[in-house]
Amino acid sequence: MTHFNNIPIIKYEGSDSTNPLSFKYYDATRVVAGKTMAEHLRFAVSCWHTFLGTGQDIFGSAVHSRSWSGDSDPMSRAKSTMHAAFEFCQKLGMEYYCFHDRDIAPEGETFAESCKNLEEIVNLADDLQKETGVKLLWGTANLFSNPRFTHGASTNPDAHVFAYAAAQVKHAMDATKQLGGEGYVFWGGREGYETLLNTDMQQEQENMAKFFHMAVDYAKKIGFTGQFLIEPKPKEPTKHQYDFDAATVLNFLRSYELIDHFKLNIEANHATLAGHTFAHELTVAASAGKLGSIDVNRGDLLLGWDTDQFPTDLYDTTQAMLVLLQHGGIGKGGLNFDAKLRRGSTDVEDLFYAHIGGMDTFARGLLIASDIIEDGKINEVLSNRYSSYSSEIGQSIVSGEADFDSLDKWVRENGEPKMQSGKQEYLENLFNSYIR
Ligand code: XUL
Ligand code: CO
Repeated sequence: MTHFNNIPIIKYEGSDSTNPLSFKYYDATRVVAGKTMAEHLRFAVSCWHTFLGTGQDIFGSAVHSRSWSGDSDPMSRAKSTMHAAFEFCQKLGMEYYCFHDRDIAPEGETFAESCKNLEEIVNLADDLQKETGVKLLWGTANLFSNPRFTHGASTNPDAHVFAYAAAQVKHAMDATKQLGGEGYVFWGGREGYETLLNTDMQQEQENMAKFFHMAVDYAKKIGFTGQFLIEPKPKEPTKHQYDFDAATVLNFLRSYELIDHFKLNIEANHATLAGHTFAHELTVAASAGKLGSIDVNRGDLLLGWDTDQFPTDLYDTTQAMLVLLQHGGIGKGGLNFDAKLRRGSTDVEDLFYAHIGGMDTFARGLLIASDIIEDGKINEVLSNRYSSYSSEIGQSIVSGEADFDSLDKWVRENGEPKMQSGKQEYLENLFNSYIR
């Protein structure tokens, strides 16, 4: 059975096309800044939102009905969903997909049955990958939906739940390894707290670090060479999530000697929830050499929660692509659409419009960012701004040769520094001039 009979293969038709089921900017094989668009962007579809999203919210039940989710038997439903996922990727020329273990296979009556279900669906995914060439960007485990994880997984006050989470991750890692996943993501679903009155923060964080060390050891044991990624998020579902933002996660990784084994998966809407811009979080991660992958979406400035909308803001995608281009790209990571349709977007076509729009907005951001770099004017202002560090006194600071005494002497001889403009408005105008 095919699920998207009415949808053609989505092709690049250029910016003059009026066909809503075509790419206006994303041209997979077009070379920009030395690599094809596909190589730069490495787009992935997220199984949880795109194939399981129903539009359900806290005020109302499911409104999106899909041809792949009608079967009442959970395993048959899981298989149809997997077939739909690969067909969807092929229609869009989407190279990668991402999943949580429980997105792709239902929980059984017992843990052993859950593992068996997962193995069966992973074998199917393995076959479909070989048949279609679609690849796994990353796998992860859902350690937050089941009631057993109400008080967290690796940070749960009950060691029994810690053990359960570890056992579950072991199987999710096996699945990711079997499918040749480029990475494995840890998003701290309920790793945080609601009130300090019932929380031993130190013990919870130490336990979380133990959990990650066990994952590192297990990867070595089974020969999993994909990149481990932590995905920061400041709040939701818990009031305070331990992986608050990129800087907090980097500090955690350094404190617990995990820094060599992990990179970050930065999500746009998580950045804004933390009070940062997307570009800020990407820059923090990239400056530490730890930008591993990206969950692309956007929030709504008027709402305070994770709305997970599809990215449409050209400013944001241009800034993101600038960070990426200037830090050597996304490596083994990719751009995963961790984004869902609005409740009112009920047609299956809407899934295509959403992904086409997201892919085009990033492709256009890539083109503009590449123009900005090639033209060099913004970078010229930037390097001039720091040029004094190439002078004799600047070099003595950078090399570590200077100390307070030598700088005291130098200031006595050289007097007041001259005021220099930061040229913010000039740069903002210049930035806008590339957006066309
Ligand atoms: C939740 C979120 C997750 C992770 C994977 O906000 O972003 O879907 O990306 O667990
Ligand atoms: Co995410």
